[in-house]
Amino acid sequence: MSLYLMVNPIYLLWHIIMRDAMKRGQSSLEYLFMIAVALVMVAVVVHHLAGITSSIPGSSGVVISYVDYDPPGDDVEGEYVVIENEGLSDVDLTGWQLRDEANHAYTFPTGFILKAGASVRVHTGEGTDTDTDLYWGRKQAVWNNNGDTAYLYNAEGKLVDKCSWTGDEGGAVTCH
Ligand SMILES: [Ca+2]
Ligand SMILES: [Ca+2]
Repeated sequence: MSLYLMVNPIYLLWHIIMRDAMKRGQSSLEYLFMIAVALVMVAVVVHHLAGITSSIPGSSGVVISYVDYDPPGDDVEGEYVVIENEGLSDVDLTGWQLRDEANHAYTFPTGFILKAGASVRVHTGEGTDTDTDLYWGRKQAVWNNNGDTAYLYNAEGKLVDKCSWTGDEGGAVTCH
C-alpha cells in the first residue's frame, strides 16, 4: 500500500472539515481541536506504516557497511568488518553469522544487541568483546586480499546482506 493512498483520504477529510468550519464560522479553539484530531490521525498512520516495515522479514536494516580486508601489516591483527544497523529498531544479533566464500563462519555472541543507528566492528583476530568491537578469535586472516565476499546471515540462516571485493579497491571496500 502506498503512502499516498494512506494519506490522501486524511487530506480529503481534513479539507472537508475545514471547509465546513469556515462556513459555520467556528472559533479558533474549535480549529485547534480539529488540528489536534488531524495530527493524531497522521500519527496513527505513521505508526501503522512503521509497524509494516519492521515486520517484513529480512528488513531489519542491518548491513555490511565496510570491510578492511588488507590492512597495513599483519592481516589477522588488522582485518575487520563493520556491521551497521541502518534500521529504526534495535536488533538482537544472537545467532547471526558472518561468513566468507570458503564458508568460514563467525557467530555473533548470545545477547548482542546492535542499537538502531549503531555499528560494530568484527575483528578477525583475538580480543575482548565490547558493544563496538567483537573478536572472531582466529589465528589466521580470513578475508582474501585478491577478492572475496563477506556474507551476513540472520539467526534463521537467511542471507541478509553481502559485500564483495576484487582486491583492486586498495585494501578496503565500502558497501553501504
Ligand atoms: Ca586479508
Ligand atoms: Ca596486510
